[in-house]
Amino acid sequence: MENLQHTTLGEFIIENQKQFKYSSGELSRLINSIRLAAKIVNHEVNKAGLVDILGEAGETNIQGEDQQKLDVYANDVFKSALINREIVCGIASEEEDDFVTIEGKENSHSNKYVVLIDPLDGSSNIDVNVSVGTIFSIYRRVTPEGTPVRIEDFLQKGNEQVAAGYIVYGTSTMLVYTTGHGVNGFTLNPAIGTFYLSHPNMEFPDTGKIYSINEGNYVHFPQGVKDYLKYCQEEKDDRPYTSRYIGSLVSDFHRNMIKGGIYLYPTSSKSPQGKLRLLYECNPIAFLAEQANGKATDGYVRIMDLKPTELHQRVPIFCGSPTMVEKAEAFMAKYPEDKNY
Ligand code: P6P
Repeated sequence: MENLQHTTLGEFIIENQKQFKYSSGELSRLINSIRLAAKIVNHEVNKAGLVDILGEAGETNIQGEDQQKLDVYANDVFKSALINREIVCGIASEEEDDFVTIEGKENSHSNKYVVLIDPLDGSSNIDVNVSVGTIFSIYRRVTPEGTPVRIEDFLQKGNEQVAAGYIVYGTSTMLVYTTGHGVNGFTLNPAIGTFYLSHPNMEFPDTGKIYSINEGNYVHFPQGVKDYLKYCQEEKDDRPYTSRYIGSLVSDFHRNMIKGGIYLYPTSSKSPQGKLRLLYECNPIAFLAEQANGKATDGYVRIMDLKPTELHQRVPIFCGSPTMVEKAEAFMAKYPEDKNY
């Protein structure tokens, strides 16, 4: 018997589509195409553990089918779902060198939205059965409708996003998204393929005791980050904090949003621009963070104020509970010369 007490994702979209400042039906079709793709990818991710039966990527599986790398597979699934719903005029993806112009569908150049996606973030964790995620960012095109999409449609500041979210394929599969009116989380009941509103109005606690960073890079960090880490670790006031970092941005971000915490991927001598991608990782995460009482900066400047210059550009990111991000920024401010990425 389906749980009739809880709102489904489909019902939630209909109940809230008047908040979407553009055509109500368009948001529904966008989120519904992502919902469908999430279920398909979830099924494949969950059986990835059978890889020695199913065949490594690049080999053929027991059905004699070519086994795709899961991130390539996820990319294909999300692209197909978005293209088939005839709602986007272009797609950018971590798995695609350049943006994809939707051709072949009638009037695809008249579609109003572009989607930027990291189809399977943290995919190296699949082989060790650790959670992974999909991250998406949605904009209205800025070039004339009816013409082929252009790079300007993708290089928009994070402030211009109309929706953003992630799917976390964890102990349960959740879809978490915002259209600028708060953040809501939906948990998949895999038995019936329905997402239920399980986490309404998600918000970061103002502060927390969890910091998420790859401390193995300590010697390569800017001095401000080193000072902040020592602050987190000293015996004083509410510290030392707890270090929690699983190598999957979506999972670390999701846990910190629920419990309170900060995620940092700073610049380093090894990654002078940082590692995470502005357009399809940092901007959507920043939109979610700010909609959930949190903050997201590059250590100095708000992520969503950064003007993108390249499709796959990397930026540093400090995101999470607002007082924790502000404390980290205070340490960074002592070294303005480090803002040189
Ligand atoms: P490192 C995964 O590759 C990812 O993009 C994020 O999900 C994760 O937080 C980070 O990179 C891990 O990077 O350099 O610490 O292994």
